[in-house]
Amino acid sequence: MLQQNNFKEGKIVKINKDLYTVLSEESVLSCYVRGKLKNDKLTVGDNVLIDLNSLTIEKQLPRKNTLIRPLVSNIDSLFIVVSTEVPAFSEYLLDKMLSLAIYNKIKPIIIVTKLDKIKRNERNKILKVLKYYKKYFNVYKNTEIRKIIREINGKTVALCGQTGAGKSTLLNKIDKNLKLNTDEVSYALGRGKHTTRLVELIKVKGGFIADTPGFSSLDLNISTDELKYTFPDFMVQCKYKSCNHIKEDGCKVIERVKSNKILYSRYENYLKLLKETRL
Ligand SMILES: Nc1nc2c(ncn2[C@@H]2O[C@H](COP(=O)(O)OP(=O)(O)O)[C@@H](O)[C@H]2O)c(=O)[nH]1
Ligand SMILES: [Mg+2]
Ligand SMILES: [Zn+2]
Repeated sequence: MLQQNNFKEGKIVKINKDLYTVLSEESVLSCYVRGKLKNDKLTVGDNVLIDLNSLTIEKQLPRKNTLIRPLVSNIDSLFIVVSTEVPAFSEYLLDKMLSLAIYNKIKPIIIVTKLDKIKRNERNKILKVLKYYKKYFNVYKNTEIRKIIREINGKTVALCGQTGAGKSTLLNKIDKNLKLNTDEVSYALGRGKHTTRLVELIKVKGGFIADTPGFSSLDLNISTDELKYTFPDFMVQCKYKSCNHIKEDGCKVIERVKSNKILYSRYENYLKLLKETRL
């Protein structure tokens, strides 16, 4: 008997060996992969077509991006969790994560933690720096939970930030059912640097959140000539169109750094990151 195909779109939320957990509308399906697809690398976050009769994944839909360690695709937003004290505020890590997000077509969202733990003058200094970032990015304090929740709806979100920055604490505030352990040393560390740890997407507040301890760092796989495009505050026309803003002659970016229109640390970090790029 000829069987009618009954295809439906879904999202892979978990992979355990050969078994793929796919969320399609409100149903959770356990699927296997159609043989010929096996060689294609499916990851958590992939949108797929499933055959509801055989519960097999038939087709991988086009991807927007893929992050590695942990391996996850189609991330819309990256919550960059930055602590202001222990671990200390690091503009360098912040700028690096911002570049990586933008390069991978991910909307970066800066979330600042532990402002309650620092003295007033230190806090004012950091808030002044953040005011600059606010001109180009969405910036929230970790106490602004309702605004943060609004960023999750309809999106797939990953978190990054140093161990101890307050990622698990934040997730617990976003959804009280999560009950993640805080102060837990990221177990990705204990497993050695190159082991991929399993990642799962959890449905939270109308979106998906990658349940990882967080990307503590991501490889900077940006080419030297592309790095500048990941700095939205550097979008001014220099004398030479291809200017990488290293030499003075006619460089509008350097001009803006000198007149304090561009935050000096942003430019410094840009030069540092240039050294980490590939040619
Ligand atoms: N005072 C204060 N402590 C915080 C804040 N956010 C997190 N913490 C504490 O910082 C420690 C590390 O937080 P955790 O969420 O485990 O960090 P993670 O490693 O990024 O997941 C925990 O003891 C938290 O209670 C904050 O905004 N203020
Ligand atoms: Mg944690
Ligand atoms: Zn320039």
